[in-house]
Amino acid sequence: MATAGKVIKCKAAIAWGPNKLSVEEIEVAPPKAHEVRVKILATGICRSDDHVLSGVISNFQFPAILGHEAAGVIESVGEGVTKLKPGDKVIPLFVPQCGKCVCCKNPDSNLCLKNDIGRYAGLMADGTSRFTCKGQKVYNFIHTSTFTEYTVLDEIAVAKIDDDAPLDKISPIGCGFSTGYGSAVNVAKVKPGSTCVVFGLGGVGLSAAIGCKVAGASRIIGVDINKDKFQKAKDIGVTECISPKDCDKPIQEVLTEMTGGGVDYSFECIGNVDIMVAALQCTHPGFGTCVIVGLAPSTHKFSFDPMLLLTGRTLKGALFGGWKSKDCVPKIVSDYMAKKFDLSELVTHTLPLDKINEGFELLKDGKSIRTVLKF
Ligand code: CND
Ligand code: ZN
Ligand code: ZN
Repeated sequence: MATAGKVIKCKAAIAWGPNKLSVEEIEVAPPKAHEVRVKILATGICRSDDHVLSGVISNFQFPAILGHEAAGVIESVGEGVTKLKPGDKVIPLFVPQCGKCVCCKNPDSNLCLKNDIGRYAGLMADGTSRFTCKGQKVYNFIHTSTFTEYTVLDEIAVAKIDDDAPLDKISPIGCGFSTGYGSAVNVAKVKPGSTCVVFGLGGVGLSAAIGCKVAGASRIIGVDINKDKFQKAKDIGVTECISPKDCDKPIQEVLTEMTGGGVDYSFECIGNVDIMVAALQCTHPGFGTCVIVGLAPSTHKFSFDPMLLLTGRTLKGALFGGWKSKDCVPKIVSDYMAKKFDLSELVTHTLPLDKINEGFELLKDGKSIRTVLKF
């Protein structure tokens, strides 16, 4: 392409610091060895972007380009890149897959040790950045940075997907969908006929419910304090919805009673440490499994009676639904194209990049599931 090897000037949303987000012109340097430059076509706003933007995640470097749920096309590739080429359709991977580390080699783990989650160094593998704005270095976000027309990605953080994939529709596979769905089918391994409860009916929680349904759960209970979320949840297969605000006793007690002793699987898709404990407490003794999916503010901790585990419950958690990202994302895209599940219910709003702040407001006001920014 005509732009290969050159600096590209384009628009991006820069997070200058907590709650300071503005659209600016930036410069995106060409990809170095084992990197690719990608033109982003669609990117969704996830609650994790908001956690970082609102400053509840500590040790984060600003200014930065957030965004981690997207789909795009490769514009150019750096030296040594052999399996990706300009024109390839791709999904950026916020949990990379280097294929070489001890976790990548372990068939039961997807936590590639090259991930930047929690550490937030915000730089490419060689320790430098490809973004500048107004002469200032701009950090990246967990190997992705998608709130920009162009981004540069390490080769280990890119999945090449089907040439026929509809890029405008599949951005939720980059985070929310795969995270929730995989939490049910990979992490919990929901069994047919089981009873599940999903706490938080946002993009991640609804996707966990889709996973429970695809796995054959017979009862899927949705819990949310925002009742506006209930209709859509029912449309995608949630069988009952409850708001803790309508209950005169703690939600874990209500759920234990409703299910005759506790649920088989619970999913915390909010990021609230009190709900995480409730999610563990409402699982059935002897065999119940609780999966933590939500990202809590850095300073929040939880504690619980260890007897909950001694009595045969399992507490688990995972990033990106436990999927080995580079291997599995192309398969998830193929499953979508084979109509194994639908993504359209997850995308409630579409906006141009210039209106990104409006997109964050819709999320904070509980009015959107996913707002997708289209370029
Ligand atoms: P979103 O904010 O859309 O959904 C959360 C839902 O929880 C909303 O519908 C709220 O109304 C509801 N809620 C809030 N507080 C309560 C409460 N006390 N009781 C009941 N319901 C409540 O968020 P999202 O779906 O985009 O993300 C959900 C979480 O998943 C969030 O913490 C995000 O940071 C995290 C996440 C994790 C991962 C991963 O890899 N594990 C990836 N992306 C996002
Ligand atoms: Zn690895
Ligand atoms: Zn996310």
